[in-house]
Formats: sequence, structure tokens, C-alpha cells
Amino acid sequence: MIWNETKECMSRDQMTALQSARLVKLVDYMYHNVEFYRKKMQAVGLMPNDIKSIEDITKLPFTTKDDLRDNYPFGLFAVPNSQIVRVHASSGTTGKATVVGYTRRDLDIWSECVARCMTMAGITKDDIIQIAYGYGLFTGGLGAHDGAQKIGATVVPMSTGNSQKLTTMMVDFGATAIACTPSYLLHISEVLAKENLLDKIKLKAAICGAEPWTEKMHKEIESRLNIKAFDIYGLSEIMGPGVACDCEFHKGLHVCEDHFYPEVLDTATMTPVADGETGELAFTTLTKEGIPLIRYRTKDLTSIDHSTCDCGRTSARISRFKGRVDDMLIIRGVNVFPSQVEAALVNVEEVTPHYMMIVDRVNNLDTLEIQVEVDQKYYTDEIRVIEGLTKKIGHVIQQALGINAKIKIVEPLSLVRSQGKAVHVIDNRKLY
Ligand code: DLL
Repeated sequence: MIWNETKECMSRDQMTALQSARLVKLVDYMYHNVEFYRKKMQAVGLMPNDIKSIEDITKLPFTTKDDLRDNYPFGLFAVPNSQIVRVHASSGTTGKATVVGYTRRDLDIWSECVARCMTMAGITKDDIIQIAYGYGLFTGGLGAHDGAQKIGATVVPMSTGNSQKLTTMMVDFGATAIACTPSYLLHISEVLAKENLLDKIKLKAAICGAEPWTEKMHKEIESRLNIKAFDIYGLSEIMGPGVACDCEFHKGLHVCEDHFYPEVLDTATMTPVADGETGELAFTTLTKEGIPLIRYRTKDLTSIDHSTCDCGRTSARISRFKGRVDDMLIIRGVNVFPSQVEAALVNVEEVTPHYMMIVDRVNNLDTLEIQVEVDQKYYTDEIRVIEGLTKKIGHVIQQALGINAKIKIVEPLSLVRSQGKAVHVIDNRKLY
């Protein structure tokens, strides 16, 4: 069952039997421990013993990000806080974060899944790996850290934000692997090139994820750094990094499906699509204790393949992501919803609710400009007043999104009004 260097795997039948047994146990566990799910099941006349195998999963209701937000912060936890040993959080659609909690066993399974992914990428105890995802409420840093440590690799907990130190240490420590977002790694490759350090590094592998990236970026990273780059996927609601990762054949990301049951669903009917067809990915956490979720709608678009991979692994593979069904943006690795900007601007008296977000990528780093229309009452061309307002909005946006944005105050009525659904984003990056 466990992916290791020998790639021992379960057959599909064995996997289905394991998933069935785990789902039956999970539904019973949730019915008795999470009032939200008990009520949701009762609303559709379901009792735990109606779920007898994994095929019955389609009888169960979906869970969404809004459900987490509505039950903020701990309402969906299945255990008392005395059993929660860590929390993480990510952006919600408006002001409130979505909060997830882990029991000690959840953390063990998480690090096991990340260790599998990193093993697929060829990482061993002999590697020195720089973890350059953010440490903190974001799951990237600590999640990748624990997985690499489980393998026994030498972990260098860099976090984000200091490229100079990262490149210096990459050379001085002889780092052989790095885990970070793909756009950041492209930026690092430029820093290395500028400082003539490219032939001094010992890097052989990168484990990149947390944001969409194209096959072109993948090739670019591999050729600039002369390494192998691997795609790791995950989301905080389900666990964090390590839900799925690709192998050396890069024919889709192997899902840790003994822990996270994947469904790819038709976006119109929300029924499962055939292998190879694109739909929305949903996950059921088969073994989580802290905040187990049933049929969590990721809003990520992908397709699934249940055939055996050329590497010999039998686990289901999801394709490189094809977009999202909602308007979530990932800017410098941070999830951003336009609705968060809207919610933040409501508190600034001097501006109207009309705004435009312009996202771009300069030197492989994301940039965000937010144009905000000033209210007629407060309109002035006095530079000092405009500067003060720009600073004030910049602060409000930083607080709301967790990233800095360039704020541009524009004249009243100057932003284009839409006839239909308002357009608030111009994304000039080509990510899918
Ligand atoms: O981004 C967890 C993570 C950390 C994954 C480090 C990989 C590496 P969230 O902040 O909750 O969690 O964001 C989850 O990011 O629904 C996708 O839209 C996107 N995403 C994550 N990995 C990939 C990837 C982390 N490899 C959201 N390719 C998800 C494309 C990705 N999109």
C-alpha cells in the first residue's frame, strides 16, 4: 500500500475494498461526531448504514468552502480541541479564513503522504532539501517539512522571502532538492544566473505546486536548472500538499487515494464523468479525524485516469489542472478571491465598490494592481490626499488578502461598467 522505493502497490480491487471499508467507517464517525453532517444526512433521509460501499458515495451530500466559512472557526471539527494538535488556515471567499485542524494521527498520515510524493520524486535520506514554501498558517511550509523529515532527508526550513539567502545556502550547503512554487523557482533560477552560480549548484529535483503551472514552465525549470521537476498538489481543506504528485513519467498526478477518495464530476449535473473527461474534482477524506470532509468540492478542473501508470503504480492519476470553476486567483502562492477585495473596500468611505484587479507576472513574480474608483464627494487632484488614500487602501488590502498590491486611485466613473456579470479581474498570466 505504501509507496516506497520498491513501488509496491495494491490492485484496483484491493484499493476499492479498502476505500469501501474506510468510507463506511467514516460516515458513521461523522454522523455521530459532527452535527453539521448529521443534519445534512437527515435532511436527505440518509442513515449511516445506507452507506455500504464506495459506490454509495454519490448518495452523500457535497461540502463546500462556504460550509467551512459558515462554521468558522471550529464548527466542523469532529474531535474536541484537546485532541487537535495543530491548525492551519487559508483564504475564505470573503473576510473569514477557512480553518482546518489536525489530530496527531492526521499529522502522521499527512507526513506519510508527503513522504510518498517526495519518494516518487526521488528524494531519499541522503538529500538536502530546502523548503521554500511559506511556513505558518499556509500548509505548504510545515507540510513539506514534515514529509521530507519523515524520509530522513536533511531539511533546510527556508520559508519564503529571501532569495539571496536561499541561493547562497543552496550553493554553500550543496542542496540537492527544493520544494517551492514553480513561479518562485523560475525566479530563483534567474537570481542564480545573474550571480553566476548556476554551475555551482548540486540541485537535482524540485517539488513544485500550490499554484497552476504549464508544461512549458515545467520544461523551462528543468532546462534552466538541469534538474527534474515534479508537480505536487493539495489543498488545506483536505490536508495540504501531498494529496497527489506526479512520478518520473509525468503522466498525471498519483492521488493518495487510500486516504483521499477522488471524484471528477460533470460541472452541470455533478455526476461522475468517465476517465479522461474534464470535470470538477471532489475529495472525501477517508481517514481524517480532526476535520473529515465528505465530497469536498475543490473547484479545480481536471480529469482522472484509473489505468496503471508506466511507473507501475496502480493509483488513480489526475491530469495537470485545467482551470477552476470559481474566480479564485493564486497570486504569489496566496489564494485570493475578488470578493475579499470587495469586502475590504466596503470599509473605506472615500471609494466606490468599483474596482479592477490587474494580475501580471514580471521576472517570474506575480504582480497585483488594484484600480479603485474614488467617490465623487472625495475626488481631488491634490497629490498629498491621493497618496494618503492610496496608503490607507494598500493597508486595508494587505490586511484582507495577506499580500501587497499596488493601489491606483482612478477618477469617479472611469472604470468600465459591465452590462452583465461584473468583470473585476484582468489576469495577464497564461497559467492554464
Ligand atoms: O496550496 C497546498 C499546497 C502547498 C499544495 C504546497 C502544493 C504545494 P491551498 O492554499 O489551500 O493549499 O490552495 C489550494 O491551490 O485548490 C489549487 O487550485 C491550487 N493548487 C495547489 N497545488 C496545485 C498544483 C495549497 N500542483 C489550491 N497545480 C488548490 C495547480 C494547484 N494548482
